[in-house]
Formats: sequence, structure tokens, C-alpha cells
Amino acid sequence: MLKVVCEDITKLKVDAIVNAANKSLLGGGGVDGAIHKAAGALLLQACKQLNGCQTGQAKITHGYNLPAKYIIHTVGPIYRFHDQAEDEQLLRYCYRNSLDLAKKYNLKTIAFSSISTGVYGYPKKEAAQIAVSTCKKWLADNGNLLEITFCVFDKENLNIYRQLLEK
Ligand code: AR6
Repeated sequence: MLKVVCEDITKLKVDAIVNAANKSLLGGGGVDGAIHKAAGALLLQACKQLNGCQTGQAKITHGYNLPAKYIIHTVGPIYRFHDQAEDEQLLRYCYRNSLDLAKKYNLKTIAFSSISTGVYGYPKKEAAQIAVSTCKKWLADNGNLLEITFCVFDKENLNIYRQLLEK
């Protein structure tokens, strides 16, 4: 199942939330900053043990003070840093690798932030199309194993996801 909510992702009670991190995994601004602030200092300690993360890859930690049990940290592409096909591919990998990791941990519910659509500059509509199509395909390939929530933070993105999910 796929759905969209417009909320602060740090408030969601799901098995895992997906953080839009950077390669250092040591925190930053945007949703990453909000997650580190809400999860507490133990998250940073755990992230320091992970040795960073490549673009398109995903790593997992506990949720610490969050209502979510786990945090999956993925690193989206910086828009136009690579050519368009590569940007798209890397963003797809973020979703797919996060879902594979959730499956590996036997999780049932996962909520994604809109990876790369803030500081990293990915156009919201293009990013949402990639997010929805990748998740739909993953669910079809994996027997609808997970309940997937897209957690957006603004009306524009909410409307984009609503339209895509109605189809
Ligand atoms: N809950 C849900 N979504 C949020 C929240 C929140 N609390 N706060 C922001 N968003 P961004 P990126 C949305 O910039 O583009 C960080 O510094 C926001 O509206 O957080 O992948 C990292 O450390 C936007 O749609 O992530 C990296 O250096 C979306 O989250 C860099 O930014 C993603 O925006 C990653 O950039």
C-alpha cells in the first residue's frame, strides 16, 4: 500500500523513517537536522560508526528518541551533479535500497521523506514520479510486503503525490 501524509516525519510512528542524509551521515540541515535533533545524541554516535554512505546507498540505525523504531539513512543525488539519467538512477537506488533494507529487517511500515527535493534541488514533480514508480514496482516484485508512506512537508508536494497516487 502507498499513501501520502503532510507532516513532520519525526512524529511518525512507523517501523522506519527514511532520512535524506549526506555522504558523511553526520547530520545537516533540513529533514536530516530535524531527525538528529528529535532522535538525540545517541543517533550521532551510531552514525559515526557507519563510515559514511555513498549516493544511492542506504544504512540503518535505531530510532532512539523517535517514535519510529529505525531510521534508514539514504543519500540522494545533488540535482544536475551527474547527467539526467544518472541522477534518476541514483534517486531510484535510494528508494530501492531503503526498501530492501526494510525487508531485510522484517519491517512492515516505512515512511520516506522527499529525498533530494530540498537543498539538493531535485524538482519535486520529477522526484515524486521516480519515488512512486520505484515503490510501486518494488511492491509488485515483493508481494506488497510493506506499507509505504510518502511524508511530504508542503502543500505543493502533497498535491503532486495525491495526483500520482490517484492514478
Ligand atoms: N519532515 C518531513 N519532511 C521534511 C522535514 C520534516 N521535519 N523537514 C524538511 N522536509 P532536505 P535533500 C522536507 O533539504 O534535498 C541536509 O542538510 C523538505 O521540504 O532536507 O535530500 C542533509 O544533511 C524537502 O522536500 O534534503 C544533506 O546535506 C525534503 O524534506 C542535504 O540536506 C528534503 O529536503 C540533503 O538534501
